Amino acid sequence: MTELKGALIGCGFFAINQMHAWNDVRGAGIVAICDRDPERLKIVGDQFGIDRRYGDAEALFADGGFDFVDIATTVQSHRFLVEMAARNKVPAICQKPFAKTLSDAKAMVEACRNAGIPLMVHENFRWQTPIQAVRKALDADAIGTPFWGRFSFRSAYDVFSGQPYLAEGERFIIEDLGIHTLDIARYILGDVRSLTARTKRVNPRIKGEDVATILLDHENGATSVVDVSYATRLSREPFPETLIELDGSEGTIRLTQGYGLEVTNARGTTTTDVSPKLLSWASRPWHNIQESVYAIQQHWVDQLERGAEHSTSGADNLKTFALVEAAYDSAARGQTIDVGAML
Ligand code: NAD
Ligand code: 89Y
Repeated sequence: MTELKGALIGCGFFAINQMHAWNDVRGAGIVAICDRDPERLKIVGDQFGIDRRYGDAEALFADGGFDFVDIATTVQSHRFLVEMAARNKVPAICQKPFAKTLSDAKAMVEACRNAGIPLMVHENFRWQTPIQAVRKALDADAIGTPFWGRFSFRSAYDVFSGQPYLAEGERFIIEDLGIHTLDIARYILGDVRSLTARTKRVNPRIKGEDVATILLDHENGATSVVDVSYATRLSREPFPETLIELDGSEGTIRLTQGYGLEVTNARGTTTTDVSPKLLSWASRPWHNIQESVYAIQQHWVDQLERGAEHSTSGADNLKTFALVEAAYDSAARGQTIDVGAML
């Protein structure tokens, strides 16, 4: 099989995981990198032995010689860079949050559709081993039809030391982390009809909200709660685990802290360890996220080879992104938002 050649734009904090994962992915490798910060370009270029280095994305595309681009910058540049990829007809992966606004996100999907290029959002949390295990249990009909769910991420982990920009934005937890939790809720219980949200800022040293409670009405009639907090100090820090509770017509599923999967039905209760693998380059507690980075990047290559749509394609991600916008809107207005009308 010919190895696909990739170019990575944005050599910051999280790109290190993406570069490690590209080393492990079958069928692809990174041949060029780009960052407007020369120091980051040197650190990543030297660490991963990449000689083709660019300070400007236009120059990278002008030189070409790659089959896809992996955009790992923060959100401000996503629309600009995705549209540049579309103009150059280069398939693109874009980090979350996909865009600043839903209308930008729609324009980005449209640009790639018109250019005829695949576009995948790096929405990796649904690829975590424990989340996949919950999906498989549902697919195996372990609890019948789910009618209620809770998707919970509560932590006091210091995310600001690695990602200082998270303390500075008007928006924080829904746009940064809740976006993953909302995507998991969609992945497990299906698309959402309407949403009601409440937010709070507890930490006085940051600008945006660090607590959100969101009630979702799914199209299939199920109800779920997505609750996220970076202001919750617990005896055992769960970062970065998403805990799940699902009640179904024939039983229940509980994804518990420490990666336990408990399934209860008429046959009794089974408990399974669904811990993520600790990849050679990974470190605890991030290994859960790091393994999912590898999994989504392998999925990118596999689907390109098959010519099939990606699980978190740009079009799919519009439905997750709409939930983010709806949550902020609902919290600001104190009203329930019709999500279908936004799409
Ligand atoms: P960062 O600020 O550390 O790195 C971003 C890099 O992009 C910087 O080095 C910056 O110089 C560079 N850059 C920005 N605009 C550019 C442009 N136009 N051209 C070239 N280079 C440019 O940010 P980060 O913490 O690495 O986060 C990057 C993205 O990854 C964010 O959107 C964040 O939300 C996301 N992220 C995702 C996960 C996940 O699990 N999916 C986890 C953490 C962060
Ligand atoms: O940026 C966030 C993400 O996507 O996963 C965890 C994180 O790094 C901090 O909330």
